[in-house]
Amino acid sequence: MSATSGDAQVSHVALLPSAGMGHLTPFLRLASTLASHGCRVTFIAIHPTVSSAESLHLSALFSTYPQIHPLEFPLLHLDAMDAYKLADPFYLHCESIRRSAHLLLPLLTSLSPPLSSFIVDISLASAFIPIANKLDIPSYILFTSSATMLTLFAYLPGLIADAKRIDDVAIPGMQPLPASMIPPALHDPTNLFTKQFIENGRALLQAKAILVNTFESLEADAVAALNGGAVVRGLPPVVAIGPLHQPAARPSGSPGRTFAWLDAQPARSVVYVSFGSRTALSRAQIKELGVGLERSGCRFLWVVKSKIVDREDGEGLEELVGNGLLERGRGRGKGLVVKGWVDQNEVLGHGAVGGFVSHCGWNSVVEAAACGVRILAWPRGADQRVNASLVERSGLGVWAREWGWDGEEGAEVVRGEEIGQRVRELLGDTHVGESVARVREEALRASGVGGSSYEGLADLIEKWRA
Ligand code: UPG
Repeated sequence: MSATSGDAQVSHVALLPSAGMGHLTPFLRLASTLASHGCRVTFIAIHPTVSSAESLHLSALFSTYPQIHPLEFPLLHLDAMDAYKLADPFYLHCESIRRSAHLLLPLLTSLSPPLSSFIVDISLASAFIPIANKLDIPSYILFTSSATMLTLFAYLPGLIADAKRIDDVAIPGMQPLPASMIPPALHDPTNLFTKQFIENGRALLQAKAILVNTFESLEADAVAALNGGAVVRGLPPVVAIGPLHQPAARPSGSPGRTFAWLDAQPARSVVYVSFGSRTALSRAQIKELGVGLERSGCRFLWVVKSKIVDREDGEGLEELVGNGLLERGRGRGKGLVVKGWVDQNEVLGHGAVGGFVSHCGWNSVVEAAACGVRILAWPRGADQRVNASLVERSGLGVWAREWGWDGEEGAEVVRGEEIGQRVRELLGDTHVGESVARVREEALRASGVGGSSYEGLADLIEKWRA
């Protein structure tokens, strides 16, 4: 349904993100993009949030874009989740949102003008699409990881019906996926993540289309396999809409000194080190990483994180990395270590940054592609090995395959010497330098006017207006 404003039909779109910045970020970007295309946007703001980064980014969005309307969605208080007490706080919160789904129905009913479409985060899809169906609102899914990961998501429910244990997976139209690359939680059928994964994988079929923050040339095989019916028959169209642009609305996060320091560094000389919004390293690994960065001889900007949830991350930098490293970095001007939120997209877009040691959360990969920054992939869990393999295949960077991930059997702390060597090699690799420049051009072409991602989204908006 669309509303009429003057002569023009205005589409009214509601967006529902899930827990954590890895999920909120693409929704913030999509919301501001839709608003800039003239859509009326209702942004469903989950209350409470897990991290303060989420609250700050939501406030910044609403204060900068008056045309984006907040719809507060207070969650049920759930005590009855004892079975999942040890689960990751973000997955647990996601489960709370899912169990509160029925509360959204009256809130959506009260919206005026009525909605033309409802875009829901993949991790909430199976709980909320039935709600939108009750109101006859067409549902769309925003898949927050790669299209390559989407092939696994779509394929797995069928596979798991026959298999007790997931082994290597051969998805039609795709390169074989070894068991070691599959998100570790999926090897445990009782895991909360696995249950959500399977239910949401089935719900893909109920959407009108699946939107992915990627671009066709980066994942041509996956987009073709998904849209050609090779992965699952009857899958709705998969539309690549990335790289999504960063909204103008941003909390005053990155301390000014980070950018003042970057401004003083030579072009492409700095390696930026960050593992996203929710990956904490052990103290032992933090120490070795510090040793490695110094040994690399390269300039570095390192965002240290020792707790999954930012609200609990109170330890000082001195305790975590040691005063020596901080002082040497300051003294020689070669290294800056920070804690707390930095505006990563802006850091990656800074001319001084030439490399990125990344866990390969999907937003980080797409941001690096759009900024032309090469990646040293060090996946830590979830979808990150799948994304790291894509980084390697696309020429966006290299993957330190031999480095284990969190909790993996036999995984050891990666030694500083090894880290230093890989960082040095990354910055000196001219072959990767050339391929990254090509990927960047393709990214810019896709998201620019007339590009495949731009047109893919424009077609959807047109449909919502009709
Ligand atoms: N970010 C900042 N500053 C920080 C930390 C993070 O701007 O100090 C941003 C970053 O630019 C990115 C987002 O926060 O846009 C983080 O997203 P991502 O890079 O995808 O990492 P995670 O936060 O780890 O994301 C989760 C999962 C990851 C998955 C992703 C999307 O951990 O594996 O790919 O969600 O589903």
